[in-house]
Amino acid sequence: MEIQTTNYKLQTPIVGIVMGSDSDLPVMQAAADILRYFEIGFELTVVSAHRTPLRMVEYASRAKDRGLKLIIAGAGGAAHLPGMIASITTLPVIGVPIKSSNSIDGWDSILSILQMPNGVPVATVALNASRNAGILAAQIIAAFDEKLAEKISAYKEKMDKEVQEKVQHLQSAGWPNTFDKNPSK
Ligand code: RP5
Repeated sequence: MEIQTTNYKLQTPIVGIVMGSDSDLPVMQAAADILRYFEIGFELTVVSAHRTPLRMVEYASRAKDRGLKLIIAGAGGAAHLPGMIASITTLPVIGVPIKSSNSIDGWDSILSILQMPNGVPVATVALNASRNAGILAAQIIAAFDEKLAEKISAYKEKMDKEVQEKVQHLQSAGWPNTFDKNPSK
C-alpha cells in the first residue's frame, strides 16, 4: 500500500508500535497520533509473526534493552503477533485486534489476541481501537510520570467538557432531560 510520509519529530522511543502488515497502518495510526499528542516518544514498524518470525523474536527479545517500556501490537485475522511478543518479553503488551481484509468480521482477530493462556497476558483493546491502546500506554507510563499524568487529566477534562456541550446541545434541540433540569432528583 502507499505510505504517507510523516513529519513526526524524532524522540527517543519508549513505546514500540508494531503491526503485522502495512495494511494495518490506517488503524494503527491513531495509536501513534495520541502518543504524539501526549509527547511520548514512539517507533512504528511492521513485524509479522508469520511472515517474519525471526524478526518478531529479535524485536521482542531486544525491546527492553533498546529502552522500550511498552509494546503496542496490532494484527488481524490469525492475529498471533501480540501474544507471541508477550511470550518473549517482560514488557507489557497491549494488543489491538484489527478487522483486516482476511478477517472474519473481526472476531478471529479479537479472539486470537484476547484468549491468551494463563501466565502470558496481553491487554486487549476493542476492535480497531488503537487510539485506546495509545491512551492505555500513556496511562501506564503516567503511573511513574506526574507531568504526563497531568496531561492525561487535562485530556479527560476535555472529554468531559465535550460531553457537557453535547448535553446542552440536545437540551437546546428540545429533547426532554429531567436529570439535568433537576440534578438533585
Ligand atoms: C495480518 O494479516 C496482518 O496483521 C493484517 O491485518 C492481515 C492482512 O495482511 P496483508 O495481507 O494485508 O499484508 O497478519
